Amino acid sequence: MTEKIKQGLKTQFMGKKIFFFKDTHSTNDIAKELASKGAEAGTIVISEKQSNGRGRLGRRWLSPEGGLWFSIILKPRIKPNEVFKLTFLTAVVVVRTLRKKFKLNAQIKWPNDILINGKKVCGVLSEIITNLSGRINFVIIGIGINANIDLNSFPERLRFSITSIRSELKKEIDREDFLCTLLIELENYYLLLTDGGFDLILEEWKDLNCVLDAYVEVESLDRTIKGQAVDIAKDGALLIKLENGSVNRVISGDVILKRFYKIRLKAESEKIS
Ligand code: BT5
Repeated sequence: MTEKIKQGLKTQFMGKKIFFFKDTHSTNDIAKELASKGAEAGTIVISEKQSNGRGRLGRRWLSPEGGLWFSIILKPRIKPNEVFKLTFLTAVVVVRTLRKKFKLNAQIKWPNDILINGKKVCGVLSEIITNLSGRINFVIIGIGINANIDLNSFPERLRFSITSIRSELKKEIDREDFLCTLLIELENYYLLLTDGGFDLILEEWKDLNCVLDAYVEVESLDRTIKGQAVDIAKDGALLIKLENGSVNRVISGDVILKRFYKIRLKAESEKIS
């Protein structure tokens, strides 16, 4: 796999070093270890399977054979509270690639999911390691894509809400070719970001997302709020306009898309106006 990817990669730094595993616990954890030992930016860790694939908040990410489970080491000059920009950038690139290569109806669901026809096909997990003065040493971008996966290999409780590229296309894809296209595009967008182009990326993110403008329900610990998702704040938070006209920020959470575009959010939220 590694050789085929390297042959197809025309990048400056992305994927110049690739570590491939047949089976590992989590590519994000391996990438963190490598980065702390000095691995260069652009280094990639891929595994055919993960025994302890991780989602956000300690959740499990199921990673059977046939998927694309990989992590990228980056060393951007950004502040810790700007890391959401890398998650947004990654989501844009995954959606663009799914649309361009396979004409799939892919969309971004705030904050870190990629859906095809409303079902989750990919999740992004961005993690940072900072030094004692709070500056970023490196960022690990973990990307999990259900590529050539038979949905029957997932537990029944998840089958109605997730999908795979194979299941959408009714055929297997060339994973190496897909990954090469994705990595080339990721490098281009990363260079755009480091060149001060986040506003352009955010515009594209807004075009490709399925949450903005929708009516949502936000469940926080002590209350539920209902309103319309109206915008993204400068720190990546989702802004919800309530019926009384006030606007609440949703800092982190899960957006559950409901039929008829009704959306439920489970999240931390706070009133801002
Ligand atoms: C995510 O978390 O969506 C981030 C997933 C990142 C996985 C990659 S794989 C490579 C790298 N190495 C790692 O260890 N992780 C990264 P979150 O938003 O918390 O979503 C987790 C939830 O998605 C779970 O609680 C399940 O409901 C669901 N889920 C689990 N496995 C899935 C899968 N393969 N496809 C779609 N949904 C899944």
